[in-house]
Amino acid sequence: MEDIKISPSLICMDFLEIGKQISILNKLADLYHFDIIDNHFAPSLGLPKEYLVSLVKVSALPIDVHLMVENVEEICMQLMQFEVEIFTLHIESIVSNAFRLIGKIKNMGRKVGIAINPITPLESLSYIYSIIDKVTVLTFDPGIAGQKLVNVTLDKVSQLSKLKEEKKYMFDIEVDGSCNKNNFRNMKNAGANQFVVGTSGLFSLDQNIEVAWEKMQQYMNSPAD
Ligand code: S6P
Ligand code: MG
Repeated sequence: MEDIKISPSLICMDFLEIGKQISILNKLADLYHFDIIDNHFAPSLGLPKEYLVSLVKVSALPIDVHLMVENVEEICMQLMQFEVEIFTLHIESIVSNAFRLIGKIKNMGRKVGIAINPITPLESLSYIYSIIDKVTVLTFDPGIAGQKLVNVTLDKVSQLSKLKEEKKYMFDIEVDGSCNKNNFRNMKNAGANQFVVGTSGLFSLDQNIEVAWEKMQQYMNSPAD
């Protein structure tokens, strides 16, 4: 579909159907969204890093690891042994080492995305726009799937989109959280070009993931009301 990218959030998969779902999503998705959570930065535990080993054996899609952790640098370095294409770090957890860590990851040949919580102002990203590959706007507080969208986060997406155009920045604008039939159109109109689809936007639409994908495409392609 046009120039948008769809990134299924693997933590929302049906875990009894992982192999089957991955083999189908490999043909449909643009990349995979892989949540790692430490139960400190956000109140939950994410996917185990060992799962990355299994995933790369059966998929050639780029993997985007969304790190909702406090000790970001340490976890990133542990994950360098895996074929992670892009590390998405929270601005809230890298305030004391942002430039060092972004530089370090890039020097190791990986891309860097920066995620921002609903409460954090966009200004905190001002100095790094030119050196990052993606901004991920969290549309609700991180850690728990299936929450309600915080509306003001769409203003952030619009501001980012304007800024990107004005200054000719290269980063992708991603939305994570509640990307579904109710919110997709507004997210896209605000300027997002990459969509993390989880429980509400993909996996709960049908038990058969191929059918679920078709249903997702239908709401994504349906004209505005
Ligand atoms: C949230 C996490 C996300 C979710 C996904 C949930 O902490 O970063 O990646 O897994 O966005 O989607 P949904 O449809 O349940 O809101
Ligand atoms: Mg995520």
